[in-house]
This record gives sequence, C-alpha cells and structure tokens, in this order.
Amino acid sequence: MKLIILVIQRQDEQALVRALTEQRFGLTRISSQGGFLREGNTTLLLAVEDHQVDEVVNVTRRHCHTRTKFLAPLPPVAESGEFYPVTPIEVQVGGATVFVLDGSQMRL
Ligand code: 2BA
Repeated sequence: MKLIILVIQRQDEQALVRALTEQRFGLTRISSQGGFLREGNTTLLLAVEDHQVDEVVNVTRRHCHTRTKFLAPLPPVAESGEFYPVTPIEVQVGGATVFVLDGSQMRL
C-alpha cells in the first residue's frame, strides 16, 4: 500500500477530486499554503494499492495545469524574517507536486 500526497493548485481541486472520487479513490483534502508564494493551495492524501499509483498520477496529470505566478515585491508592511524580492519574480507552479510513500491503512 502507498500513501500519495498531492499538492495542487486550488483552481484544479474540484476537477481532480471529482475525477478521483468517480474512480472510487478515497481521499482527504487539506487546505494548505505554499511556503514560497504563501498562496493557498490544496493537499490531497490518498492511500492506494501499489498498482493504483500510476492511475492516480495519470488522472492528476490530466487535471492539474502549470500556471505562471509572480512573487510580488516588498509590500508596505512586511513581516520581519519574510523574504520579499525587490522586483516581481516569475515562477511556474504545478501541475502538481507528488509524493509517494510506503504506507499501511487501518480502520479502527
Ligand atoms: P510554493 O512553495 O508556494 O511554490 C510555488 C512555486 O514557486 C513552485 O512551484 C516553484 O516553481 C517556485 N519555488 C518554490 N520554492 C522556491 C524557491 N525557494 N526559489 C525559487 N522558486 C521557488 P512548484 O514546484 O510546482 O510547487 C508548488 C507547491 O508545491 C509549492 O508552493 C509547495 O506548496 C509544494 N511543494 C513543492 N515542492 C515541495 C517540496 N519539496 N516539499 C513540500 N512541498 C512542496
């Protein structure tokens, strides 16, 4: 059994969750935030059989899209210790960040 952790963009959440649940994958959604852009994103947890990992990855690839985002320059009031660039930094986000871990599942 594997635990798949998917970090995805909020815009892709609805379509991906629908596609995964239609294929009867159990999942948990967690509201999360990227450490670099500090934007809200979504983390999905799925425990699946080993042979289902490729299917989850393929569905994710179909529904999660790469987007260009900008890390804005220094705001008027920045929290101390936070990194802000002097000019906007362009970054490519996604489609999805995927972690696959060995796992086991118990229902108690
Ligand atoms: P963020 O941390 O907000 O990162 C957004 C995008 O900014 C990243 O896209 C990447 O293109 C860029 N980026 C991140 N850290 C950077 C840095 N130190 N310097 C320059 N550019 C940087 P993705 O790689 O597609 O990541 C999308 C989101 O996935 C991340 O949002 C974060 O929430 C998660 N993520 C990515 N890599 C991760 C990792 N190794 N461990 C845990 N979460 C990760």
